[in-house]
Amino acid sequence: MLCFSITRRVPHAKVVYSLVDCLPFSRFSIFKSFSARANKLINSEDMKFTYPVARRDEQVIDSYHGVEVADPYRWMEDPDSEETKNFIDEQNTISRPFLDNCPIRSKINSKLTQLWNYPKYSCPYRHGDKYFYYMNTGLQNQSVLYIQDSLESESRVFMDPNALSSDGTIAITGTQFSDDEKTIAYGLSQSGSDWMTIHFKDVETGKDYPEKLEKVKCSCMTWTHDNKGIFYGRYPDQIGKADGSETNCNTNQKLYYHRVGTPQSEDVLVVEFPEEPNFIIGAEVSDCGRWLLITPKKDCKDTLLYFSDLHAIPGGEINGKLDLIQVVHKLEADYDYITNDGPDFIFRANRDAANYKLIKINFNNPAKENWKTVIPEHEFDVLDWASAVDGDKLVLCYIHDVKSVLQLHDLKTGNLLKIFPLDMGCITGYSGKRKYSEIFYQFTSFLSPGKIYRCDLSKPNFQSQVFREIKVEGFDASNFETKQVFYPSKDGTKIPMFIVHKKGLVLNGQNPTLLYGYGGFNISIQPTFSITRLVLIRHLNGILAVANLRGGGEYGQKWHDAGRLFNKQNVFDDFHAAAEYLTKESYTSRNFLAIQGGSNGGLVVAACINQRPDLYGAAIIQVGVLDMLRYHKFTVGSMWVSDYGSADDQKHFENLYKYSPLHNIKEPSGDVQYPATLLFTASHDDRVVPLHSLKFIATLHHVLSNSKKQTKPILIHVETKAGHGGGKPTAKVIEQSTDILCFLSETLGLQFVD
Ligand code: X99
Repeated sequence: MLCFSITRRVPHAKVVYSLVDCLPFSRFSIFKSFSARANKLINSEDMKFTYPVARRDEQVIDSYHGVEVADPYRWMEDPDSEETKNFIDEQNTISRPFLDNCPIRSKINSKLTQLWNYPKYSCPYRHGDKYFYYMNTGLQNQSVLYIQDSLESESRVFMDPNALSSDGTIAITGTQFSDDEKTIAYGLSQSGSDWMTIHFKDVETGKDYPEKLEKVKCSCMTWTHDNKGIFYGRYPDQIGKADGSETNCNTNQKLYYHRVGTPQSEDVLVVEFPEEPNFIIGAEVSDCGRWLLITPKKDCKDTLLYFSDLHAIPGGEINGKLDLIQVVHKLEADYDYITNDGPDFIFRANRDAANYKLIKINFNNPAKENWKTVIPEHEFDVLDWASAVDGDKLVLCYIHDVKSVLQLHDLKTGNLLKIFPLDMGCITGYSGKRKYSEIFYQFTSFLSPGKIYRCDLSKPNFQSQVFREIKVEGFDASNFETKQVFYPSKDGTKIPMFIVHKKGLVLNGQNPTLLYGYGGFNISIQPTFSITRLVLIRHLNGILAVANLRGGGEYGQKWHDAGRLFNKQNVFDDFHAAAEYLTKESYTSRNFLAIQGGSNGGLVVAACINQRPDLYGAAIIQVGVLDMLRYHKFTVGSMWVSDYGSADDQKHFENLYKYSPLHNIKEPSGDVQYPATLLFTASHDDRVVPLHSLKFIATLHHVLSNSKKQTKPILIHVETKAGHGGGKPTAKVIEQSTDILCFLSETLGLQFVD
């Protein structure tokens, strides 16, 4: 009989024991023997999975409102201890051979690499008399920023982040041109960390200014219209390192003003909220340059709103704290600045409008009673974003049943002028400014790698033309089909789900299926193109299912509310119901069904395998939030209290304790085992720190250590020089996609078809 065994690493002694056999091995011999047999382990009757055992410190017990909760792997919260590093090494030493020895790994990797190698473009952005756009020839680690004198003329490289590091781990994380378009402020991040440094470049000469701004995270970059400098958000010096591998809580962000060409030490503190250490201070200079809008928030939803009149600064020079006038006094809604005409400001807001509307606030008379509606809330569709263009027009992007709808409206009257025709998909890029009549927008879908359209709004009928079509060599969309279904969740709510597969698929209940979900933070998971998913569908005969779980933004604030705080269980129920639907409709069945999610979606997948291990054959958990009792204590975790609640509050503790993945692992009853599970985390993930994944896998291994029926692998890969995902070099993305598809192939039994 195959059994699952755990090896114990005795602290201070380089000896590893198997709990089952109680035989001491050298660590090397265990991993070596595992490595040699790794790809034969699944469903093999005479093989054993052996995992290193992590030390349990049974002394660590917290009391939450009178309830004692043990945290035996608290020591893993120190990323720098030798013990944590050893634990990570040991886990990688198990997962790597399993993934690397997949017999079709080289086929998967070659196909991914071959298909990935197509030119990718962003929309062009006009700045002054030049255009800028990002382009990636195909496999470049980072996209390159190009400059062009006109849309027809030749392009020159303006900024190539690939030249900044040999392994592509330095990424551009934001750019802002000065109002005269002569200087660009740009952010760089290393190894996937959220920390960035801000740099300045002269657009004409391409020369960098000497200074660099540090301690920057969750920051705006917004120029004063005298083109002298920017406002940005900066954190105080912290003890120890701040390279993204640390876990310290980020507090006391302050807004500074930096003058280009001067050292950061001379920057001026302009706004702070010392009584609110968790505030992130958003700021934006108005289109006219006169006002600074300040939007502090402490969560991932709801902002306050202040403004400051930059023209009223005595002497005209910013030399100290700004005078602020408060417009929004309560954290109860979101306000995005769109544009203004003098003191008449237009915001996209969800106050009394769960699907968002555009409102006008007059800053001479900013009391709520005087706010006007410019574009009323749509009954069904969500106003996703808005942008002023061509002097007196507005481009509005709605989400209608998860697909994008793009419209042109009159800025003054709000009247609809045009609906831009789109297929079933999503707008993933847009550029346009109030001072220009030209817009570009980029459309993608599961089966379209991207079409960039251009429209000159000064021309009659506002006809768009395809400016550039992105093509993947050898990919023919007509061989595939996408459909959208609406399945009932546990409480009867209809949940949308996209299903993508080859045309002519036979519904035999045994199709390998990858079900993806996110379900949180008002984020809408719309149809986009992915080579990894294409390889799954085309070369591994897979089906892709994307469920639009509650907690997302697909149907506005109500949808978000239905999946957050005390409603979080709805998100997991929606995912379980998706699995049941796919099974009932004969797409697949348990042994052929994998679920995947990252970040908040990692929490969803982990909670789901705890709650219903009988529904799922495999699970991919990427950079997940898994310790719901302590998540708010690390880096920017306190910002997620709006979705999760905090264990500091008794009612929320009770709710979190019921579903927290780390605290709800138990051996399944009957003959059910945990799905084959692969976790990912990364050394420089300072969004969701690695300790979540480390404590979770250690607990899984511990709880299942004596379970004879647990034959499916439970593995983690800890990446180095990588973070939460943003800015990841293409080489690392392809490597991770290869790992995911290899894991699915090994655990669901997929065959490669050429
Ligand atoms: C965040 O935590 C975003 C944090 N964040 C800001 C930034 O609030 O990175 C911000 C303001 C200005 C500039 C940069 C930033 N987010 C974004 C959540 C989900 C999100 C997140 O990453 F809302 F999309 N999570 C990780 C939530 C749980 C796991």
